[in-house]
Amino acid sequence: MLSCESSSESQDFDAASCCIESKNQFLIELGSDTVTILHNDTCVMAVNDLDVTRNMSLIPAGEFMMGASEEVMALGRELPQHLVKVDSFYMDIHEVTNAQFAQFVNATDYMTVAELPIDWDEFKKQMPPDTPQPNDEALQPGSMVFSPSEDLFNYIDYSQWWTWVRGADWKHPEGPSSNIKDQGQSPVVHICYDDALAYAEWSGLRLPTEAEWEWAARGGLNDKTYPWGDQSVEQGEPKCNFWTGVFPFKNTEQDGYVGLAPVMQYESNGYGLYDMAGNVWEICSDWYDERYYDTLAASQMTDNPQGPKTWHYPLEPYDPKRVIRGGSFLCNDSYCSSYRVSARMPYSASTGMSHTGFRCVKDFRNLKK
Ligand SMILES: [Ca+2]
Ligand SMILES: [Ca+2]
Repeated sequence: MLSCESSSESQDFDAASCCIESKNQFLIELGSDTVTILHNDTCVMAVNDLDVTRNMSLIPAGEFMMGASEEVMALGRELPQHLVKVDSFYMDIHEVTNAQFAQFVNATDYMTVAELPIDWDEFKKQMPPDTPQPNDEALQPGSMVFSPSEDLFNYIDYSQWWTWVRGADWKHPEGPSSNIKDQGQSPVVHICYDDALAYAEWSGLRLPTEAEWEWAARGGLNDKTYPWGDQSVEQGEPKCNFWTGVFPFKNTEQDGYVGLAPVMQYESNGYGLYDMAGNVWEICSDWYDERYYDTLAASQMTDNPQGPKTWHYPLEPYDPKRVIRGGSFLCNDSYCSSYRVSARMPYSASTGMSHTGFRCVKDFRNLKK
């Protein structure tokens, strides 16, 4: 570890006690051979760590009440609140971009799940028993693309605005005729859990737990609804990329974007993290089980919860579900309001979607000293 003034002996730096008290922003900047940690624009530590190749914010350790405190917009799966402790960690300040994901693919020739034909022997495990094998055409590579119907008849059947598009993948987000030219700074989408995991491991990082994600999204604020506080997403200056207007018919573009926005277009939260509300949903490492919060609430406090042992989702019992967080450019108060810090949703782990991406974290203790 290096001090900011010299490369001699390290200064003591206790991230946990320091940051819990200050609740202020820490930011990591990359140098040619060091990583500098800034606190309110002042260097507090420089670390020799060539493994860190991205801007990440240092999230302090702490305890908080996880889950929704207001029950107007909250769904049952956000309740009950329960006390959670989280260790310090580093988090990407923005969602993983197309440019970042392209680096990984260029280096490894990795093919995402959406780019590969569906393996029926594997896929049928996610279907009710005795589901007949579809024809080869239906097993071609593809992903789910937002494409609303004009004949919307309710807000329950999402097939009215989601369509399986053959040839849709991270390089072709709207289908085979689309591309990501000039979208290097937009978040990568059509990412399945295994894709996110592969990228994170290649980068020497990992996916956040759901508890880490919510703690980080709160940005040092106590018991607030959004990363910025309690002001409605509809009021004041645009705070995130969501669906302004009437979902899914009319988008007023009031926040500047109908679809995906490049990362970091709105104010960061108190921990220097951008787009923790909206733009793309972000994949967490936890399995999804709506009953899990009940389990945690039975304990006085849970130390770094890692999620349930497996998924549980009665509506689609054969399809493995992970947790996604933060909402997307499709969220709106009339529908899901998922830009709230406590909002959570089950995500089919092996199906890409045009509104879902991820960001990575790194354990604080893993930095070289
Ligand atoms: Ca928008
Ligand atoms: Ca997001």
